[in-house]
Amino acid sequence: MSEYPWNRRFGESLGKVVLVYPNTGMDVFGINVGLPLSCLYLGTVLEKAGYEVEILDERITRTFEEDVARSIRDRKPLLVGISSMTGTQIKGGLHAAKAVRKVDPEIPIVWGGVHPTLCPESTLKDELCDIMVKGEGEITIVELADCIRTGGDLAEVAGIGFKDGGRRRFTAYRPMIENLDVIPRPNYDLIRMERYFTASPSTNEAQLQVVTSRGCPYDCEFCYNLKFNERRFRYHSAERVVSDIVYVAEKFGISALFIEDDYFFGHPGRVEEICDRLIEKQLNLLIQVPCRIDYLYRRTPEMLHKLYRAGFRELWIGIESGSEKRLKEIMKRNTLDQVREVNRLMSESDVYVKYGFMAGFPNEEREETLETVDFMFELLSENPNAGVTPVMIYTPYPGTTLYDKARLAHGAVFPDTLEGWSRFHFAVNNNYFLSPQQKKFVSKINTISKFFERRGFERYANNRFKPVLMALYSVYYRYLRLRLRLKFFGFMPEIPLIRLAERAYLFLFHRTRLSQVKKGSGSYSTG
Ligand code: B12
Ligand code: SF4
Repeated sequence: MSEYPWNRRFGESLGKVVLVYPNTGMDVFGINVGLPLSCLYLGTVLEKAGYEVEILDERITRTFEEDVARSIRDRKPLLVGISSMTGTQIKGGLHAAKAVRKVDPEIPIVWGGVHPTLCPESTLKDELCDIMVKGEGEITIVELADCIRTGGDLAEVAGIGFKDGGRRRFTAYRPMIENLDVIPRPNYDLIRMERYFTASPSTNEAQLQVVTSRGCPYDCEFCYNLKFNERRFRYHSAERVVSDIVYVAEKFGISALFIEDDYFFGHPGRVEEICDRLIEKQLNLLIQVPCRIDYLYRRTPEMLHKLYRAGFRELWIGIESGSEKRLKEIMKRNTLDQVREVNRLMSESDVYVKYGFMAGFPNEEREETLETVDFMFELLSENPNAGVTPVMIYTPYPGTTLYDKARLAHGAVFPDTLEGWSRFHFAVNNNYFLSPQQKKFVSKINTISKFFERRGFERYANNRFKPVLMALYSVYYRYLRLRLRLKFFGFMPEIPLIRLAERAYLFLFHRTRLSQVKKGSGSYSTG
């Protein structure tokens, strides 16, 4: 284990590193402002390797740019690292980078995370990026900090891109860490934990997130996994997973947990062992976890019961489409009949399943989108313990097979600057390959599908106006069902109203909730 830089011995602090987690663009404080996991993992290894770390999260402050400026004035960092997915999150990253440049243009600005990894060239060519890191960051960030601190040669740090005079240079491939157990458990003291307890949708009690694996062996054409994780599934041992869960549950007194893995179920034997160990611990936690139809398709009712007893009481499953043809095209690798059968099986278990859908895939016709809507209601009617997410607008993200197809077959032109990508909003219809009518139609379905599941709506309406909001919901739901039965989507005055209300809600409630901090009840103190 000693070959990892976080296991080394050091004397005094080796210097400071600032890590920035920008707004995602869909943050509702207390609902989905989860732990800034990327910064937390990187901060933990940096601190263990001898560095002082400050994590700045734009989602939990109203004075973000001042915080950045203050932090680098307090003690000049060796580097400022910015973490970002594709889209709106880049915007906050750019604000942070500008704040850094304004105070001290010499501090190296390092971009990492999903977006820089998938768009290395366009990230590095930006004036506000000095170095970009590809893929998993734990080893690279420590080697990078070491290199900058000692005035070493950046060309020797694997897994990065940097500017060498006017030239952009990319270094050797950084292999992924095979055994995730070598990565230390996050040091939660690096962040203001009291800001990250979200409300569990089922119990409304404090919830946190953990990661138990990285990557996924499947190759869905819309997913980042193929490129980012090279279609590989790496995982923590069952022993480590359970020890992490027990630690978080006891330290923070939470009663719910979300597993932020790409595909938790990638190793069925591990899942069984985790279940056995969790049952033994009797934690009484509600655990939400992403799953796949084909995992459940092969399971016995006994195994489903075991999952339930272990705490896995909410499974999130991407169904994606109600069109058989579409499922084949996007390589989902399961059929609608399999979904139906699993739904029936699940209706006999106590496990709640939340199905996810998308619309607006390349060449998707209106009829297919309507098949998706019908399928959603079919699943809901056959399983009272099932829910559905809104129909998300399919977005061609870089690094995915469908993105390449969109460029090659449809001549779609995508941004090639950080600024351009920051406007690539997931809620905007970025499907260059759809007809204008179908684009409009998909956006309408996205808006009205937010009302398909009562329970889902209830979660977002969880405030003092809840009785009024739920009464309005009941009236609208009846009207919506009638519309869907008649397949009439011509005159929809509710659409702009819903969108306006949604924007106001996001703005107002994120801000008000920011001041109402939800706290777990464990041994942890907010200090
Ligand atoms: C949690 C999560 C969210 C949360 C946000 C995070 C939070 N803390 O609350 C919420 C729910 C808000 C969210 C929203 C969305 N998400 Co999301 N999300 C995730 C998820 C499940 C986990 C992210 C995570 O924390 N991983 C764990 C950490 C440790 O891994 P990591 O972030 O990759 O960090 C490592 C490296 O990337 C690198 N690294 C990261 N940052 C940095 C910075 C530096 C300086 C360095 C050196 C290295 C580095 O080192 C880290 C440690 O190895 C991922 C899938 C996944 N499993 O990663 C999807 C994922 C990131 N989301 C995705 C998407 C598409 C979305 C949405 C658009 C979905 C939607 N339609 O609603 C939205 C909107 C986001 C936006 N672009 O504006 C895609 C991103 C694709 C892309 N090209 O960016 C992913 C990959 C899912 C997928 N399968 O496609 N998401
Ligand atoms: S969508 Fe899910 S199952 Fe498909 S490749 Fe991505 S993580 Fe795996």
